[in-house]
Amino acid sequence: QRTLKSEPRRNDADTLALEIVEKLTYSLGKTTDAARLHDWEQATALAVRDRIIDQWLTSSRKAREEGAKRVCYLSMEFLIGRLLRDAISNLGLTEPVSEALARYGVELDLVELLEPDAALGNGGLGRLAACFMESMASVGIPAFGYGIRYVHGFFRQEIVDGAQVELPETWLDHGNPWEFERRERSFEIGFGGKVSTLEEPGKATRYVWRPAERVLAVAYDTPVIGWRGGHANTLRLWGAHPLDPILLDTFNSGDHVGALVESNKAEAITRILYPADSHQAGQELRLRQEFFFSSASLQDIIRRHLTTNESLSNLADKVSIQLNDTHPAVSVAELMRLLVDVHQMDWDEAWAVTRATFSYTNHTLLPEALETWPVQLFERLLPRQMQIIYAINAEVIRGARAERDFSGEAVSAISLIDENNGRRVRMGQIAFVGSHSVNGVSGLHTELMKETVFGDLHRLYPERIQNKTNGVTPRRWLLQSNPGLTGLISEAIGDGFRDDIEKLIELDPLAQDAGFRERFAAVKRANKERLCAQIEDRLATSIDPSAIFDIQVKRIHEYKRQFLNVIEAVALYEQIRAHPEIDWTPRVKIFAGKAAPSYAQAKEIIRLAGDVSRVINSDPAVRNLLKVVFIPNYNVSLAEIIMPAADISEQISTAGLEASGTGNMKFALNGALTIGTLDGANVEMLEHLGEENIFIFGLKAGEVAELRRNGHTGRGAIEEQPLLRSALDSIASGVFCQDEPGRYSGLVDAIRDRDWWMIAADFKAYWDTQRRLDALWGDRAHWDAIAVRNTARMGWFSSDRAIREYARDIWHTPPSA
Ligand code: 26M
Repeated sequence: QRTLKSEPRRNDADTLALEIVEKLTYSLGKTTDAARLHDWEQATALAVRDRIIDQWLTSSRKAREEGAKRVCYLSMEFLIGRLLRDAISNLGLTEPVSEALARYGVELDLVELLEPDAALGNGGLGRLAACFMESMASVGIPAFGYGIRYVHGFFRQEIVDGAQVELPETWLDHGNPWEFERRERSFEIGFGGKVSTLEEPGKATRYVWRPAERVLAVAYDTPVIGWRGGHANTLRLWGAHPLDPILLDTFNSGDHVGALVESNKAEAITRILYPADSHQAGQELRLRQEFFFSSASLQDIIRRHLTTNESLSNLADKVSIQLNDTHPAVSVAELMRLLVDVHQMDWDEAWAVTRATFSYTNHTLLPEALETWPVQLFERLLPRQMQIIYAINAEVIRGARAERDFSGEAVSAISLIDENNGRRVRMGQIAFVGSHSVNGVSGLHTELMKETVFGDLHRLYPERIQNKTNGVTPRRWLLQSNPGLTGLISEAIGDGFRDDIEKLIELDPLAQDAGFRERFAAVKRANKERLCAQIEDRLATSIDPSAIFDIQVKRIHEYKRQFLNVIEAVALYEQIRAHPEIDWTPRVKIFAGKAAPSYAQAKEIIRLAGDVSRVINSDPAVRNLLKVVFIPNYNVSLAEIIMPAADISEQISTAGLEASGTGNMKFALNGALTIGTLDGANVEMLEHLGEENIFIFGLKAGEVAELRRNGHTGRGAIEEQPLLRSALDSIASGVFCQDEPGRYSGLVDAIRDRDWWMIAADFKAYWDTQRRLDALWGDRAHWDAIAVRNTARMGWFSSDRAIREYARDIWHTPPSA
């Protein structure tokens, strides 16, 4: 097999200019004079794409020829964002492409902005999958990402009269140059129907599932190019299509609308991303989505395996399937069905192959987020998979009784069926027993998994749980999003860190170099000015780039405690008013994030942030010493502007509840100082940064659990702390919402009467730590030295490191690049 271009392409500006204009002319039918910025964007993407394809075909052929083991990363979400800059940068084409476009008076930066932000995910879990895809390509691990091609990604957020409004997102409206539809790569996916048995003398009973409905899963492939273009992998997203686009009989009988009903029902499966990340929706369509992409991916994996292998017995030697949370956990039952019912493998062998093939990553301990499905629904939609789950359950329980003396409660704790809440299938248990490895995403989270949700399964299989602390890709989150800092680092320590991010440690001594610190601070200042311009643009609010930029951006959730941050803003506001004589440190508090549409408290917090911002920003008594802004529609592209512009990163979740966090890593890598609790990966950041370089406060996970057991409420803390009491009184009495004074009384009552999230309990420690940061800002040399050390010491939190650990400890695949 040969690619069209057997000679390496030339990467100079002349060649690129020619190729871009060629695309403009022959793919878009435009002259350079008539081309709009959008046309340049398309033409640039197509020209860059050709170079990716060269590498993509080479990588795929190599993996095939070598029979290399492949990783299949199954995830309901891939929050990839924009791809053009990533591709150009990883191919080393930033300079020549900029120059090529400049010849026609076109600015690459503006071209890049026109690409829609692909938001096929909710937040951390989906973004982690995207960082992992980029790292697997960069580290040279042959891999497929498998997921869903949602027509509508995560909703667009607008704030109307202070409240979040969700608008449909339409990223595919103008086509998508990165994807290749593979009509020939399609599989039938069944739902419902009946299971029948076939008895043959002397043979085991065979089960045949006859689904009542069938839809077609069609592959859409996007190449993922690694650093320096060394390797490319495939992100394969499935779109649902009807088997028969139109029911001809129905159509011909005159029922033209009825003829389309089935087709609409099929396409509905991949129409929308569920916008909830903290509780399960429990809707049938969601279960259909989960099974649809799981089954399509497994059928594809089996097909590929059988093109070069005689049987499926060695499947686990050739593929590792990583389950990104429980969303694809039905795969365990579906692989068993495909092996046993379709490929006639014997049950015990199939079970061994299944466990050797799968591994599972858990991303949350929140009980309300653990996926369970009513047995009735499961049985109706997936009757054969339900039988298989019962069979697996029986075997697991038999083993537990026989080998580990489990009985009574311990047995019901490990059971795949929850019998206490109206019989439900527990997806976490299925993923656990069907995998050879189960991992948490930070050290603390992994230990808590062993003690809490998976305590009993951990006793049964004590070797199975291991830790893999998350990471972020330094290409997108430093090199591309912060070119100023990247250039400065290169001047200081050379280019080695671009290939090995842990070389950033060579910056460490420069924390003591006044000249370097000043240049570091100047880069930060320029990034803050860029953010100011964005805020001015979007919100018509002007902010002062010389103030501290104190930023909290992430999904809005009670456990993430944006409310604590807002209360601190109110308390600070009241202090500034009460003590004009004090030399307050100017601060801008910046928030962004989306609330799940059905999460009432989260939406109230957004509303409160807006109300507080309006009052504070317009109060002349504050003299611009404090500003509060809420930037709407947080997404990957906005994050790329925000991360480099922060002085303070807020990572203040109630201890024990944030599994890892990854925003914490992006901020610190870009030289922000973290104020945070001992939660998730903050704990490991403390270890890598040293305690002088991170600002930790508040209760620890064990103390939170203890207080909760003892029936803690917020009353005591509120009485003891006049600042907190006064801030809460103001919020509850309508100081910030005079049109509806009772608007926030519920939020405040919840702190007084319960304080489940330990906001009152942690307030004083939080306030004191913020004031320590204020004081430190006055000692800029010291502040900047800490900022430099943050960048220098964050290299370990690269997703390259995380991926190498997965490869070594879970997948057993050698990196090749
Ligand atoms: C479940 C059922 C129905 C609909 C949606 C869901 C669902 C979707 C996303 C549930 C959870 C989802 O995401 C959880 C998540 O993003 N967890 C975060 O994962 C990150 C990567 O490991 C961690 O860094 C964060 O701490 C963790 O909150």
